[in-house]
Amino acid sequence: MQTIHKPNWHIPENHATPEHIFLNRRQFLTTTTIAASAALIPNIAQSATEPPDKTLNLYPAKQNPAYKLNRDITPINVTSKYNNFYEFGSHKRIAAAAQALKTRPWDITIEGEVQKPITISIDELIRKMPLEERLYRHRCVEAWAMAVPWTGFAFSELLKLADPKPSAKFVEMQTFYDPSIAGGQKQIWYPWPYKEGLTIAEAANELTFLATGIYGKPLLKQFGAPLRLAVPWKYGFKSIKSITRFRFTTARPVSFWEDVQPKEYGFWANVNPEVPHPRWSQASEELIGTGRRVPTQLYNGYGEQVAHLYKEGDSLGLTLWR
Ligand SMILES: Nc1nc2c(c(=O)[nH]1)N[C@H]1C(S)=C(S)[C@@H](COP(=O)(O)O)O[C@H]1N2
Ligand SMILES: [Mo]
Repeated sequence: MQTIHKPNWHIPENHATPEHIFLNRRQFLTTTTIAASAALIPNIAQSATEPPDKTLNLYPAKQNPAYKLNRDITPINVTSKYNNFYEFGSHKRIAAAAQALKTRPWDITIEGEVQKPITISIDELIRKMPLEERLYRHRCVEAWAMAVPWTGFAFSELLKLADPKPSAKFVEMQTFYDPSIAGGQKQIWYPWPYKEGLTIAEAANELTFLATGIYGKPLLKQFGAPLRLAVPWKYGFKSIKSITRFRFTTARPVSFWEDVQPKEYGFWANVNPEVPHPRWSQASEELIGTGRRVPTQLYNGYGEQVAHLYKEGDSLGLTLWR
């Protein structure tokens, strides 16, 4: 392990376990424990104590035909029970615990190097935005993948609202912080709240998407309600969940996992089958729910849209740790 400044017992079991053992264990979990915990997941995203979601009538949104897939959509009964959301536990079965998250009221703050700093309620923000559905792949650095129909809006629409100054070079995003409902945030050796960052050019790319819904409905809490990023050419940890804050900066932000393990979780984190993670080959991936493995594609198959963002000599921007 590369951790120097943190005790190594904090490393989640799937990170500390050789991949084949981890995958076998996960197969066991998908067939048994997950079936048993399914009953705990409510059908509706909101608990009775929360104010109503004033965006419900916007779903389902029209599908954008430019973002289709040659891969089957992963069913909701698989994806909604197999999540990474460390705020609610360092394992995959966080769905029940995540229902404690209250997603209304919810404010979004846009600040830093912008012409128009603003704090806006999530309902107001979503109602301003042109919602659409897109089918995207998602590839976790743990070498599993899924394909899902997100509903949301292009990040470029948020850029229009924020109006970054020329001095803005990056955007840092931050998740909520409330250890009283998110037990994982009591693990003080992690640098909470979860943070991620993109360059402005990455944020402006047509693929960069802010998801408010999935499968034609508002996001379930385990998927990162009420607002999460989807950058499908990057490893999954870049796609930050339950965002509360966008801060435009001149300096490159240090993201959560980069802070924990800079040698393993770099800023760029573009999907590349040729560059192994120190503990996991990235050559192939398991399509969750199917038991099948398929070869991994450069930029997760999105090179046409994003390859121009990265230059040679910068290792094509592909290494995990640059
Ligand atoms: N706030 C927050 N965002 C997060 C994470 C997290 O632990 N906390 N995990 C990331 C990782 S590693 C992955 S693979 C995806 C998982 O998204 P899913 O559970 O919707 O499949 O969320 C990403 N966003
Ligand atoms: Mo991930």
